[in-house]
Parts: sequence; C-alpha cells; structure tokens
Amino acid sequence: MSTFEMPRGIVISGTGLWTPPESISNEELVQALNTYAEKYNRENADAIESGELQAKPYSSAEFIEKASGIKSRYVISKEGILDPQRMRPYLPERADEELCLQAEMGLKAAKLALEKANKKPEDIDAVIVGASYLQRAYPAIAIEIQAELGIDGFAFDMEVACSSATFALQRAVDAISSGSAKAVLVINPELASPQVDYTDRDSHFIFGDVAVATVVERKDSCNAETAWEILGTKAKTVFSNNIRSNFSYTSRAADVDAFGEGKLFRQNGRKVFKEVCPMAAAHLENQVQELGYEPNVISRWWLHQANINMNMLIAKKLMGDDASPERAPIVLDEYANTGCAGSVIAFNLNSDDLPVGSTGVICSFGAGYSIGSLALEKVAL
Ligand code: CO8
Repeated sequence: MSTFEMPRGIVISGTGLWTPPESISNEELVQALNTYAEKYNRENADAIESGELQAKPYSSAEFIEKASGIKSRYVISKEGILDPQRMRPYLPERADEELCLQAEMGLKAAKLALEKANKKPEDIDAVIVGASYLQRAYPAIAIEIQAELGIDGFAFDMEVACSSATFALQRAVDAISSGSAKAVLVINPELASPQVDYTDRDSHFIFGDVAVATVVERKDSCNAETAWEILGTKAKTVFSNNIRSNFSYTSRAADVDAFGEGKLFRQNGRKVFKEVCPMAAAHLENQVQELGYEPNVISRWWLHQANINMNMLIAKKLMGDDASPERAPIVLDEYANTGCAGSVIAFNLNSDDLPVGSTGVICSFGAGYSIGSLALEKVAL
C-alpha cells in the first residue's frame, strides 16, 4: 500500500467549524456522575454487599485531565447529561418535514466553509457526510443538506469512526481526480453525546459534539486568495476489537436491549494507546517520506484529538526534541474527542497563520482501527 499521489492541482480552499453553544467542565460532569453513583450504590446496597451487583465507582476531574488532557467539551444539550436522574442528553424528536439535528449542525459548518472558500452552493457538485454515527440510515443526511443548500449533483453518507473525515476527504480527492466532481463539500457533523454512557467513569469524559466542513476543489476553479494543495492522501485499516460500538438495528431481531449493557461506546483505552501510537507515527513518517520530506521539516501536524499524551508521543516520534504544541496543536483540552472532526478543528483554528510554502498533515486515528491522512502545502492563487 502506498501513498496515493494524485495529479497536482486539487486544493482545500476553505473549512468551517460550528461549535455548540453549551460547554461542560470536568467538574460539572464528575459531580453528575458521582451524585448518580452515590444514589445507585445506596439504593442497591444489599445487592452490592452480596456481590450480585458491582458498586458504581466515582470519577475524578484530576484523573480526567491528567489521563487525557481534556478540560471541557461542547454538547448540543447540557441539561439532561448533568441530571443525575437522566444521564443522557435530551434531544426531542423532529417531524420528517423538519431538518434533522445532524443535518442542522452540518449545514452550519458547511455555510462557514463555503464562505471561507468564497464559493456558492451552485459551484459544488458533490456532498459527502462522514461521521462516526449517523442519525438515521436513509434518506442520507448528505442528501438532506444538499437539498437545503440547493446543490445539483450527488451526495452520500459514510462512516469510518474517527477516520470518517480524512477518508471522506480522500473520497473527495478521488472524485475530483477521476472527473466525477469538480468541487466537493465534505461535512462532518459529530453528534457524539447520545452514544456516551454518562454513568461510566471510564468513558463519560471522552466525547464532545461539533460540526466541521471542508471544500475540496480543483485549483483552477479556486476563488480563495490562498489554499492548501493536497500533495497526497493515505488511508489504512487494521481490524481491532479494542474500540467497539455494538448498538444496532439487529438487536431487535436478536431479542436484546439495543442500549443494554456493553452496547454503547466502549474501549480498552490502554491497548488502544499502545497499539495506535506506533501505527500512526509509522504511517505518517512513511507518507511524508514517500512524498520526499523528512517529518521534521513539516511545518505543522494537525493530529487526531483523542488524548494529549498520545499526541505528544506521536509528535515526539516525528519531530524529536522539536515537537511542540505550536507544531502539533491541541484542541482536545477545550473540545474533548470529537471523533473524526478533531484534526479538522485543529486545522481550522491553526493554519491561517502559516505563510505560503508551508507544509502540513491532517491525520486521524481511531476505531477500526483506521488511520487517514492528507499531506498539504499552502499555495497562493
Ligand atoms: N476517574 C477516576 N478514575 C478513573 C476514571 C475516572 N473518570 N476512569 C478510569 N479510572 C481508573 C480506572 O478504573 C483504573 O483504575 P484501576 O487501576 O483501579 O483499574 C485507573 O483509573 C486507570 O485507568 P485506565 O488504565 O483506563 O487509564 P489510562 O491512564 O489508560 O487513561 C484513557 C484512560 C484516557 C482512556 C487512555 O487510555 C486513552 O485515552 N487511550 C487512548 C484511547 C483512544 O484514543 N481511543 C479512541 C477512542 S474514540 C474512537 O476511536 C472512535 C469512537 C468514535 C466515536 C466518536 C463520536 C463522535
């Protein structure tokens, strides 16, 4: 498997970031879980005493920040998550005639990306929505957004967990290279909070909600003053059971509770950490070397945002003593793990300052396992 070197002349001309208005601090989250656990342990004291049930362990804000680097996360709806009687967001169902929540989030990011790229919906001929979870199977969220923007062309949804954005960007590059599209709007509305078990101390702190979008197009049609030319893309998957989400429409036919024990997000975080860091570092080193660069000369690494210690380790493997937050920016402290959106948020917030001629890599790594990356160079138009 080698880096896909497409003909030069395809650029990222703009990205958009939509951040939900509500944020939850570690302290707020921990207080909700600990209140819930206290009540659960009190109400089930006899069963816990007899060994029939396990006591719910308490969470700690200090642990969360030290183990992950996460200080807060944005969510669509905070109140239900922090209610010890509920422990999940409250997202009322919408009528078929209304825009669904994920399409609404994606649309906001898409409009910002179009504005940044100086593009109108009529300039776009394909829409790809990539996300870790999709609110429904069909009609595609991408087609809903396409209709809302009035885009003529084709649209589809895809899921590759944390690599849904980088893999979708690679699909955009493929479509433009092959001539099936001229300008593609890639949208990543990560609606993470409904899949979090907020009663589980191992994972209640990990995720946040957000939406990002990216315009990928031919350089010769680009209206922006500067853009990021795509030098190469690289995607890799290796099967692993260490990160799983098991809730499924087939649960109904298997006579099990779709959201019962073990059906929401779960992972063996230590194993993921140990296995994914070397894989991601080797993947990135190979990619830039295949393109004729040593990792240390790359101006910026917009890495996947799951864990600060993971990012520091990977940055150190790539840049040695030159590794720094300036060269591998961190956004997970504020946004937490936003699935596939993290590296695009890092790019959106930390790329305008770089001069023309700078190089950079957007990279994701996560469930599957999956690793996806795009090597870029800033160009003037
Ligand atoms: N408070 C206090 N103690 C805790 C807490 C807590 N909140 N959580 C765990 N502990 C305890 C554990 O129970 C354990 O106790 P003991 O030693 O008694 O068993 C102890 O602390 C140590 O626990 P861990 O070994 O789990 O702690 P780590 O130091 O390994 O840190 C991490 C845990 C932070 C999870 C870390 O392992 C990590 O980040 N690993 C990388 C994981 C990663 O990147 N995963 C990717 C997940 S996301 C993804 O790929 C796809 C999902 C897509 C969904 C996206 C939707 C938008």
